[in-house]
Amino acid sequence: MNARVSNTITSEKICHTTCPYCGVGCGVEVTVNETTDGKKALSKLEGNRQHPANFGQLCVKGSNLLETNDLSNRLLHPSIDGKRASWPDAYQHIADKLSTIIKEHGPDAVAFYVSGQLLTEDYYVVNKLAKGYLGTANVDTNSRLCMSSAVSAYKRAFGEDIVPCDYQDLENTDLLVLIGSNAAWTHPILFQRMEKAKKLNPSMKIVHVDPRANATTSLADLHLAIKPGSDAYLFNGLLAYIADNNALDNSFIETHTDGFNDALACATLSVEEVAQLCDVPIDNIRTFYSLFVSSPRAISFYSMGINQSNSGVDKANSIINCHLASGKIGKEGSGPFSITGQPNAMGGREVGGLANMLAAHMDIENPKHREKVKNYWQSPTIATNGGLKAVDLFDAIENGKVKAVWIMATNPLVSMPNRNKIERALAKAELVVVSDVVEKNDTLAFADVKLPATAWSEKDGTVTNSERRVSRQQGLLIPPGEAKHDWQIISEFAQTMGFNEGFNFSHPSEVYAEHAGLSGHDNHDERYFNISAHQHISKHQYNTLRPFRWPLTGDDTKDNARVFSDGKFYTDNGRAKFMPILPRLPEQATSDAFPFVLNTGRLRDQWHTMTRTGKAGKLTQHIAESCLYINANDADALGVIEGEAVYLSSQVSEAPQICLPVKIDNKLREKTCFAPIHWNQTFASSASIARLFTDARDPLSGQPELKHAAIQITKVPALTHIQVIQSKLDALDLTHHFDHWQKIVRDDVDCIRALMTQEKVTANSLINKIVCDYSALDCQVFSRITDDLSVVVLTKDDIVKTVIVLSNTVIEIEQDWLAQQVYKQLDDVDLGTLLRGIPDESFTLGRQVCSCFNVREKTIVEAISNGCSSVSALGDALQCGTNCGSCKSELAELVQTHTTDIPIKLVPTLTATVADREDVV
Ligand SMILES: Nc1nc2c(c(=O)[nH]1)N[C@H]1C(S)=C(S)[C@@H](COP(=O)(O)OP(=O)(O)OC[C@H]3O[C@@H](n4cnc5c(=O)[nH]c(N)nc54)[C@H](O)[C@@H]3O)O[C@H]1N2
Ligand SMILES: Nc1nc2c(c(=O)[nH]1)N[C@H]1C(S)=C(S)[C@@H](COP(=O)(O)OP(=O)(O)OC[C@H]3O[C@@H](n4cnc5c(=O)[nH]c(N)nc54)[C@H](O)[C@@H]3O)O[C@H]1N2
Ligand code: SF4
Ligand SMILES: [Mo]
Repeated sequence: MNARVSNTITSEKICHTTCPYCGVGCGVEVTVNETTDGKKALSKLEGNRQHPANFGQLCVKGSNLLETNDLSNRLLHPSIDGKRASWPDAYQHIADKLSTIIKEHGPDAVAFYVSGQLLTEDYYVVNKLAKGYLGTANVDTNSRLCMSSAVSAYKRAFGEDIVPCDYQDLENTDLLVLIGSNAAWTHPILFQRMEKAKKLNPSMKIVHVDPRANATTSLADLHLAIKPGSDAYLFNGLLAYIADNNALDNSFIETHTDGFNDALACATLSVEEVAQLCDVPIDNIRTFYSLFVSSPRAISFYSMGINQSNSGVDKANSIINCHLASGKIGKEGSGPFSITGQPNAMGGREVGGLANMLAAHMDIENPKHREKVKNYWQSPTIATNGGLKAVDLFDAIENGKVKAVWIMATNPLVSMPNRNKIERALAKAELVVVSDVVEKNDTLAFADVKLPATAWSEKDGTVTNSERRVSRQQGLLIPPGEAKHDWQIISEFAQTMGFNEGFNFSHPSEVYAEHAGLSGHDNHDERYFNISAHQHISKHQYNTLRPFRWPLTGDDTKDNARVFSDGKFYTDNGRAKFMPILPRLPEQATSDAFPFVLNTGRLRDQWHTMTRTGKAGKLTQHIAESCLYINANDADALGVIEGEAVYLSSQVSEAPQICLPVKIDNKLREKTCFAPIHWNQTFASSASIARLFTDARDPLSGQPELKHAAIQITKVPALTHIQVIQSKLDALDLTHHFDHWQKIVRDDVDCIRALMTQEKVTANSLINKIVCDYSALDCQVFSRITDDLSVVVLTKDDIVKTVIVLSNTVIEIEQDWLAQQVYKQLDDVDLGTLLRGIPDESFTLGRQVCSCFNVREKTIVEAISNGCSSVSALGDALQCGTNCGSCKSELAELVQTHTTDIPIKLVPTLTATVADREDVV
């Protein structure tokens, strides 16, 4: 049904919806075709030029949405204990189990673990059911792992969780400080807006604070490659510097804030001390500080490098302190801007989706707020205390206090720290319900009840992006199989539990209207979150809703005023609060046993646990497999070369659980390494890296320390490297033969890279075992076995079906070339060359940099050496970077690395003073 159209089209309609990936929240325009047989399909997708988040641009993930929207691996029917069940039976089964558990152990023995990828309407209904009807606050979300520290910091400083900046501020500022963010890959359309702003205003400065230089660093004038975890020293030092250099906004501090003196008393570090503690050249610190005080406007744009820490809340407050002290807040182009990751992390915050919140920005610990919400809901009860935060929640499942958990739109086996514990917990739970769109992922393997949810293009509702802008996600296609909307699943389940009144919704617009009404209910300007102008929204108005930013009360003067421009905050006395910050270092500290810091994060073309992006071969062309990135000195000391594999172990995970090939990245600090978060057991045997992290977390927000594990790295005595390329027709699952494997997602062939680490395995015996699996297919086998390299070719009906390469050393045979041999007639293959594994020269063009036009690294480097000295020149010559633009920062890096006659940018070791820097590009 979701497939592209081939039938005769009877109607074609252009619809507006929102990208379901990151928190930028780009508007998307999709052509929906209806065919003669009454089916709907999507045929064309582009950016919506009218949408204020992206003005028509889309990054590579957004541009490829249709490529990942097919029905492969979709969950289409409910099941109980692996057997297909009807919806009423599934609801009844869950209701019976939950009722018994609640009766015997109380409501806190059940829990929901949900997601910032739900729509606001879904989120609202779950929260209402748990807190108002079942009476448990145990409803937490993967946003705990993502922005809960940012939320706590805003609440401490402003009294309410309010993001005070918008995307235009990023364009109208003098100084942009990017902290712990790789926006070039994670918020690409915003990054492109930053790039454009800098081009239009060359005096705008960009500072990047990140222990690791990454794609984002290419835009920076100054990179502070700080020691991991040392940000609070840097910002405490900045606060002291502001005070010492006459840069305090005294009137703002006196009139609108509390706690300045206490905060300053903790910020006693000299620039020298900061340089030492952050391990950065002192001149670089000075340059940053002097830029901050001399820039009339400054934005601090921070992300997971700040939040995912055992002191993430303090770090965020140390940043906010600097904005309060210098008065750089409540003004255009100024403010502490926490950027959100997921498409609707912000919507979740509005409905109170975290265990320590209520709804509509009210507090669960506040009896007046509880009363307001209970009254509005007319609910039988209201949870009275904050519920369990994600890490504690899974602890409680493991120790039997929580007996049933309903997981929705998240894959905690992969994303939570300490996977071994999560596995133990879910194996022990009496009931695990999982609502998901896919049939198979690591978490579904533990589900007793599986419920099929609708996916993007079918789902219907609203999302809020990082600048508080609410947009519609439209239901364009009819849900496949028996899939239902998440709000619908929860509402129907609630009715099965006997809660008819509160859940008789028949359309998401009704849920939205109720949510809007609650935001204004008994508000009296006490809560800034207020969209009560929509409390009576009609279905038609909802369906045609245009993107808007909250608040939306109907009072123009309030709705269009810049937040905090009047100096009013949402604390008890209306004044912003400085926080005294005593910096703390990471809890997962390195030791002799675990001497390396493991940093983790995202790749440009993958989304989280790859359930969607892992479907499109186009999205793995940028980076095809998981690796451990380390610098050359560390690799030398470990005795490994690029491509060889290492084991990673930590306090909570022993070898050989994690095993990754090494990739050299000399932009990493010594004794630190980086691995992507995306691969999991659905795609690789041994790459689920969150397994290495302990439960270390921030004491206030509960956000886990997911950027700093202490690990040991050891060389794998790999004896055989294997690469298997099969035709997609009758492809066999061969993974059980290998000790460690990764699937390489390709559209043309099925591909596995694997390792055998046991002495006793010989090429011959392994090949025999693999070939045995093919016996039913009646294949012909050609092979060339040598001590170093063995190649086996299987053909069926004289067509190449499979190529297997085994080697004692890292295999460097070009995969694209091997893949091209598959499906060929035997007569068209040079079997001698293939069995020797010698590819044609044209296949050695290196990794793909531009996915839109399939432009590879070596072609680009060649063009640079032939005179293309800028990204736009490369675009003119090769088209690379001219469509979605996601690869532009990498093109810039390649230009920088391979051009000798252009001035080298002062990254990452800028030592000049601000005055000297005027001539720097
Ligand atoms: N392509 C892609 N984009 C995404 C996502 C995705 O999966 N794929 N996910 C979305 C989501 S949910 C999120 S939360 C965002 C995350 O967006 P980002 O936060 O930009 O991404 P990350 O790669 O997790 O980490 C950011 C940086 O933090 C740095 N860091 C590590 N330790 C420290 C430290 O101690 N101090 C500082 N200052 N920096 C440190 C890392 O080196 C890394 O470069 O991305 C969103 N966008
Ligand atoms: N080590 C380490 N770990 C991390 C991070 C890190 O930087 N380092 N980052 C953390 C962060 S910031 C985040 S946000 C998390 C993300 O981690 P997760 O939330 O676990 O990852 P996803 O792959 O997005 O999982 C979403 C699941 O929901 C399903 N799904 C998609 N749409 C829908 C829907 O509409 N309804 C339903 N019911 N299901 C749906 C998908 O198929 C998928 O199985 O990872 C966290 N974990
Ligand atoms: S930046 Fe890319 S992933 Fe994020 S919303 Fe826009 S198109 Fe989607
Ligand atoms: Mo996130």
